[in-house]
Amino acid sequence: MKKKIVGIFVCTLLIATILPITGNVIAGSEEDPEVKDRIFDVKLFGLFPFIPQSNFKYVDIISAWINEESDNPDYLYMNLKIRDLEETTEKFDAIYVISWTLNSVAYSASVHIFPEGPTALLAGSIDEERNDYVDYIICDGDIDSINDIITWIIPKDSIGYPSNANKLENIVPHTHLRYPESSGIPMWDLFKDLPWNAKIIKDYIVQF
Ligand SMILES: [Ca+2]
Ligand SMILES: [Ca+2]
Repeated sequence: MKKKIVGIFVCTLLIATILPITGNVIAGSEEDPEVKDRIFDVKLFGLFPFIPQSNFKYVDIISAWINEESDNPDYLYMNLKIRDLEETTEKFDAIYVISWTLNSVAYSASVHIFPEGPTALLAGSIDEERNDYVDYIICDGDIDSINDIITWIIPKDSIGYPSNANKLENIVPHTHLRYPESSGIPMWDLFKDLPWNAKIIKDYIVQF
């Protein structure tokens, strides 16, 4: 009898230990993001490091995470944390993107921030070159320059119906700075923050 109680106690302890860990793995959060990038790593053309980085804090990615809300299960929340997010730029078109794949189809969430302010938040499927939307919608969300977080609230039916236990893979946040079309200057990406040097990149398991 004594042995059995000890057995049950050990089992309870094990479950209590395992559950919170599993909880962290399935739901992303600012504390446990899917992607954790390095800082001070915005690069010229995405290739060449430079200093100082003080003028580029508004495109320096810190992390990206995905979460869901049980009272809003038909939506996926994509979050991008920037070192110092601003709601307008001085002269550049700043592009903020998170892309991922579900069942080998690529999707992305994006927004541009111009000197005049931000565009709508977009999300949808993208082409194989990952340059253009094949299909997109304008989605809800937030550009929160106080907490430095952009959030896209994306209806799951616009991104391939991810459902319970599906895996979102190849989660890639990236930022780009170029002159806006109105400047007449060629619209090359002059500065980029890419996640190839990230400290953590992991998949997201859909909860609902
Ligand atoms: Ca960064
Ligand atoms: Ca980076």
